[in-house]
Amino acid sequence: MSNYGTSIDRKWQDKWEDSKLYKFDENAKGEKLYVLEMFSYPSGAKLHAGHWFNYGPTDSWARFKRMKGYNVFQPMGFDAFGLPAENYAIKTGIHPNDSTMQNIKNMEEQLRAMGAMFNWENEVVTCFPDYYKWTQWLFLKLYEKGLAYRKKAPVNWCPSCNTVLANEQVIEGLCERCESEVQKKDLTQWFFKITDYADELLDKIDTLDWPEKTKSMQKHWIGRSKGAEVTFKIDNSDISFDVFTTRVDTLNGVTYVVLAPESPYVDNLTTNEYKAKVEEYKDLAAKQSEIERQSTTREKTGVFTGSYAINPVNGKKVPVWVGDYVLATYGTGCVMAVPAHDERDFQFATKFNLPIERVIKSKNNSDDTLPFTEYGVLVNSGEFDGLTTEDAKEAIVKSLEEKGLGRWKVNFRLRDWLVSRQRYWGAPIPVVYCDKCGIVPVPESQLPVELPYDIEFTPDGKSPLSKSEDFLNTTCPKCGGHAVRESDTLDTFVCSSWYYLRYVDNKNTEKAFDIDKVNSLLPVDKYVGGPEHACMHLLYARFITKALRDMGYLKFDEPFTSLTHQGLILGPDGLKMSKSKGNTIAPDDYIKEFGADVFRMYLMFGFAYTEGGAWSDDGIKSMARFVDRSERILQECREEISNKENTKTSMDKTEKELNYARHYAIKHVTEDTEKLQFNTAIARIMEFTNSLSKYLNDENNKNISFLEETLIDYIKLLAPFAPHFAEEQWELLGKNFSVFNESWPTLDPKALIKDEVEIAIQISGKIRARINIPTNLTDDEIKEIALNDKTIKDHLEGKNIIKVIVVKGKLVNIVAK
Ligand code: ANZ
Ligand code: ZN
Repeated sequence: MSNYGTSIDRKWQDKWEDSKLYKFDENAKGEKLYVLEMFSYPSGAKLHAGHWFNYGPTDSWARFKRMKGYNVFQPMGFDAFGLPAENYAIKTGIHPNDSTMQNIKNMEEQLRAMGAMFNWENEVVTCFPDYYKWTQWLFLKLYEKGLAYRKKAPVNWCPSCNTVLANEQVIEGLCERCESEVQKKDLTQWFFKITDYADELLDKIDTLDWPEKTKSMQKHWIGRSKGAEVTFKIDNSDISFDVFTTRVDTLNGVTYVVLAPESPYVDNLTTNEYKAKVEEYKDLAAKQSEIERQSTTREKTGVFTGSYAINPVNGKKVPVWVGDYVLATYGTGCVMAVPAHDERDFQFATKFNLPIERVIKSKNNSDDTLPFTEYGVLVNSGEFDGLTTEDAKEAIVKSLEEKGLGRWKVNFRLRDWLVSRQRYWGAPIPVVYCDKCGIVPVPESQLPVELPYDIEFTPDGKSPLSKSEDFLNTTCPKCGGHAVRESDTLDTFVCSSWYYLRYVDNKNTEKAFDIDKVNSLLPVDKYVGGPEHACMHLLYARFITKALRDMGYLKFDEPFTSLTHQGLILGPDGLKMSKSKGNTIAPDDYIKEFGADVFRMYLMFGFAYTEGGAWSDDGIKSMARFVDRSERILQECREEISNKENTKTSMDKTEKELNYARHYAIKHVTEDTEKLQFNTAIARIMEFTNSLSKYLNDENNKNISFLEETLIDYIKLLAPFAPHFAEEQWELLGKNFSVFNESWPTLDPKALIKDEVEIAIQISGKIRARINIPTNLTDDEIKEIALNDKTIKDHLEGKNIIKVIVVKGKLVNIVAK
């Protein structure tokens, strides 16, 4: 068995496995609860503290929910295709398949050592043919519905990974994986039409119980922008083009128009005189990243094309320029420039001495510096003068519509999802190209299109699969003639866009999943993982869910109802853990020394779950001391229970105190754990431990049946956080396997009502004593007790009592002279 952890850990892990304790039974009693942690990449690095922080506390939450009566489903698997595995393979020379299999084996063993109640029988591994067969099926379904298409487009190219990247994988112009500068390349690629769902992806986001920041990142990424399209005709030509603007009210202030260097209009509109300059400029622009091009501080560049366009509202002729601050991929790739009211247009116009014409005044006539970018009232706009920005937009669009030269238009920042990868380690795209029939999808009956093992996978910019004649050459499923297979593989985010569906029915050989099973177990009730996937995995999964819903497979709209991001565990130096800095924490070593429970409990107690923080060896040691102490106290409790001299059955002061501590813990551990506030939950258990110890050390006789009941609750409260330890203690107490079949302790609110309060006794406003009194006394009785207190009597000697004031539950003030 496992080499990890202590013998107690292994004893219970084996027992859980042998007894199939956590096996999910859809017919078991209790409301279903699908708890999901983001599955990991089986790359060379083993599970690190960050994985533990994702999986350990979430498992504690799942265990807590199980004890609360839920029928919990918590599967685990591996996101096994993709660049990390392939890059690791390239580095070590070991075949991606072999290294991935080995890594999965190691990581599975580590995950078992964690002692989480994963439903291993539902495991999915995305690089297994029985999984990617259905990833390919998903591609075919999308293709059937027109949601997968092929087109030539300028794409993000990482020169170091030698593959294209999705927009989401380009972070500030750099490759998300290797941080090389991303270039633009024109390639024919497969796309998924996520933009068809842009509106719904945006509108439904507010229905989700997700972190606000993640929701707003996704909203911004989708970037809905309401504006208008305006048609500009070219002077002395049949050519016309549209611009997209959010400020159609400024149309009279247009003094030039700008085309993106990549715009197809550039070549047609450039006159011979300007050809050379424009060509030179286009080459220059191709080398700039989008981030640079959009920067407001960078000096603007551009060239004139020699052509003029006609403003559709006032017939004025304005010059057509090319400028790289206009992006080909947004709107129409053409912009109407209003330098008086737009920052970038203002810089451009100033640099190239183009006219600046003000057409908006502030409502109170106060601000006269340009550019004036706010809303206001129109001036120098002919028939539209005096209208507010809001009204002018309406009026101008209406007038443009009448002329057929404009219309309302909603634009999105979101682009279609580019899914082709020129890499080996991914699911082959199930398509063939036939000379006669063109693009032919591989029929479902011929899936999977298997990824061949013997392939030269070192990247050189060509798809590795394109170098295998065996793989490439095939027959056309339609006409039986010769056909060539698509040699690109699917973005690994396609694999992870639907894995939460496959878990539910992972052994199905007929279908991707059984519709009824999926619809009864989904959506995922709690999803926990890192925030770095906000605009990738989390967006793609939402899209795929909606697409499958519209095909009739799913009856829900959103895959993940509730989402939590765990924080980041940093190195002891407070920096992000990295091998090069030598500040990584290897869980395995600690687990061998302290056991899985101490490791997990330290993570949960040492950090706010959504925040994380710097690792501390002292912290884990002090958690180890706590668990040792708890073990000693439990042992003493058991000895006390077997002590024949204990015959007490009453609930005296000491019992009441412990009972208070017990129910106080039940109340707060329950409330805090529910909210994934594990650190405070564990703090309450520690307080409970102190009270237990205090009770034990009390000289009084012990109430044994009460003590035993209290112990039962104590072990149950600890169980989600220290599962192995709790099972062991449960057994030692003589209870039946398993504590995880027990129900969560119930709160007795009466135990939290204190029947004594502490009050202060003052003499002429000065506190002289504090005493405990029963809560149910009358004012006169309280007065009596106060005046008879020994200290008070001493203070009052030789004085006359003038008045005694009782403030219920707080104090007695004696006025004396
Ligand atoms: C004229 C105008 C006047 C504009 C004004 C703004 C202020 P969002 O909100 O992001 O949708 N624009 C349009 N297409 C562009 C492209 N491909 N590359 C760069 N800029 C582009 O921004 C829409 C505004 O960004 C549009 O409205 C356009 O400039 C510019 F006082 O049109 B505006
Ligand atoms: Zn054919």
